[in-house]
Amino acid sequence: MVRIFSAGTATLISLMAGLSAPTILADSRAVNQEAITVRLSLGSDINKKRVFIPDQLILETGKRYKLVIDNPSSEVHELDAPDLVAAVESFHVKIAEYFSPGAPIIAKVVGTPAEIEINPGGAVEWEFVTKSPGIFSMICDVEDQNGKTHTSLGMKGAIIVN
Ligand SMILES: [Cu+2]
Repeated sequence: MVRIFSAGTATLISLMAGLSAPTILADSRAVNQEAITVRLSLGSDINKKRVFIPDQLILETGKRYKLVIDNPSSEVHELDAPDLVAAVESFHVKIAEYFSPGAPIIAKVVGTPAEIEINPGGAVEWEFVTKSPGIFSMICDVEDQNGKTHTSLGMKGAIIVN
């Protein structure tokens, strides 16, 4: 595992140390498409909810997406979706200084993220092409002060690729 820290947002991205499975190249037409922007928020400060907003994302196979992920809450959250990671071709993860259209990008990590952990106020953009349909779970395994994972407290959802 390679861990990369960025000074600005203290956003942390864990990367797989090289791809273990052979990469199936996505359709070159999809690779060259303009990315479709999709939003995902990790957590909410409304009642301190441990949730993904939305808790279901619906994508299509063979399209290029820019998944803009932010953390509007006051605690750390992560997007852990290993089956989705394995089922897409990832290009890069860009780390923004804060969540806002046009916010400065302070780092770009090329390749495949294993999980994406975002500190309060941080944001990232993850670009990938979907290669095959499926229903992929997303969870947050950050633990609360009692050692319970956010997943067990309800922070889970699905990314559906049709
Ligand atoms: Cu969480």
